Amino acid sequence: MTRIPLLALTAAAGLAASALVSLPCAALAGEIVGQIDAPVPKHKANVVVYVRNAGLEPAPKTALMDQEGLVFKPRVLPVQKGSTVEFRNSDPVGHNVNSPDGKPYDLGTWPKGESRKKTFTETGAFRQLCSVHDDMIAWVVVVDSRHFGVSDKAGAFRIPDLPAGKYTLGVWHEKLGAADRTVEVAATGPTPVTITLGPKAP
Ligand SMILES: [Cu+2]
Repeated sequence: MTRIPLLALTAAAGLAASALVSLPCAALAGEIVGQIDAPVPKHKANVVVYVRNAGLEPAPKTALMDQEGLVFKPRVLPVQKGSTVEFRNSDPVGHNVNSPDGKPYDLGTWPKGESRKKTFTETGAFRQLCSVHDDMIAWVVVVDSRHFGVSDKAGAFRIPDLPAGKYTLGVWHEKLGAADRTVEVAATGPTPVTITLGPKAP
């Protein structure tokens, strides 16, 4: 699984060394520039697309999920496995964060300006709920990859900084789904991908 991307990375590194004089580093990586199609336009948004066979060093990070205006922001937050999510409350009312998925947890209820942190060590999609406001919902989508993107309202997404190579893309949406697909990423410039959502696989 890791051989192709590692070779591609080595090739990219060699290219970087030889081209340092004339090209900025950013020009040496490819990127996926994608578009989501969905039967209902509102479902174009908040689709997570991630590279399954990236084979690169892990780089878990801290990501932020806010609670503002009585909604979680963002609604869908993709993170690499091992990343920590900071759950913040920016509202003048108390909010709770709990999840019934995976190993269920309840981080408690806290006031404006405070936050709690949780590290996600298993892959999967974990609902985030608030016991104070039962219509609040969000998802933390944990992927075993450092390369992912999430679509905007128009269905557009980007996965930047990909070395040239052949990759498998996984897709997650809260209601719909799409089969894995392979994509050949060029060494430089955007590689366009269109993903059409259909019924979620059982
Ligand atoms: Cu709440």
